[in-house]
Amino acid sequence: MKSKILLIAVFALVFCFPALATAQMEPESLHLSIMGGAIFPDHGLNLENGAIVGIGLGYNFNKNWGIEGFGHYAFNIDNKLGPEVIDTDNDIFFGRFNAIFHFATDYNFVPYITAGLGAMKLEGQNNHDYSSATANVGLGFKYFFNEVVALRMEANEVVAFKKEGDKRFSAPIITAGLTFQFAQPSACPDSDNDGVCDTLDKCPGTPAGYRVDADGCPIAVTITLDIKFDFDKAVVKPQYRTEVQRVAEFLNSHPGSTAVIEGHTDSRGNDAYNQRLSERRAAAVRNYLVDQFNVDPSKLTSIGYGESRPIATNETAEGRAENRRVVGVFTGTDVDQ
Ligand SMILES: [Ca+2]
Ligand SMILES: [Ca+2]
Repeated sequence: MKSKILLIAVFALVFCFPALATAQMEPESLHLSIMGGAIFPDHGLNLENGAIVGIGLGYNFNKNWGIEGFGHYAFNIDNKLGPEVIDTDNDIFFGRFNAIFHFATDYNFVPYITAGLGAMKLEGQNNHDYSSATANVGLGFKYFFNEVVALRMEANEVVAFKKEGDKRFSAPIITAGLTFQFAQPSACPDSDNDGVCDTLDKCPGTPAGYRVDADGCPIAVTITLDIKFDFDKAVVKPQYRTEVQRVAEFLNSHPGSTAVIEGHTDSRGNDAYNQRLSERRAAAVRNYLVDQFNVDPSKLTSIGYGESRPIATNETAEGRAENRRVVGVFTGTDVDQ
């Protein structure tokens, strides 16, 4: 019981360490730990407290989750019945395989919890041998001095499955030591994490998620819109809904996207009337995007060119139908969807 109070006191203290955002857990990293401490067997097998050393090798899949194998050797443990020592210098070997979950992984001070299964073997000098499968749970912390070396402290409770008579082995273990973290070195510094080294990156500070070219600059993407209108009408016909929706989805999903929407007419009617008609057509498309698809209106400018910019002859019905149009070029930044 005394050892459990000690354990709680130690961890209450160390969990109050200040946390600094510098060295930290790395994903896809190996962790080699060398630990030493004490074992406090509960008196199921009449074992006294002793010293314990251990070495562990872990692999972190990401910043939080890892697995770890640990081997421990406890030694100089007396076996006592009352005041009488019936066996001195017992050794206990432990092997355990644990899952480990780290918290606050972007800071120096990284608390964790761990749990797993293993096996133990007690070797006494006078045939007080005992072996069993074990389970263990623990908590601890790593305090990183730099990217490689961390102070590590851990408290475990190990419980054996096998009973000897009506007794079974269990013990808190408290250890401290050093952990060495071996992370995959990044090929070069890349401050904005876009995959292009700082020395080659012509656009530093690229926001996360933007696709970039070989120079580390955001890739601009463009789509176009082309809608035809009936004579003297400024109404977007239902057949264009899918087309406008495609543009709206582009505008809503590409940061920094903008567009100028241009309205045009054929040559019938006078210039002033056609100017207003072209403006109404451009505004109709703009309003359709805003009202039907919640496009941010500040992204859209509409402008009318009247009959001044035909793309086909106004001498034929087909040519005039081509000229009664709204067109737009929509440009945005390519991002990971
Ligand atoms: Ca970069
Ligand atoms: Ca960049």
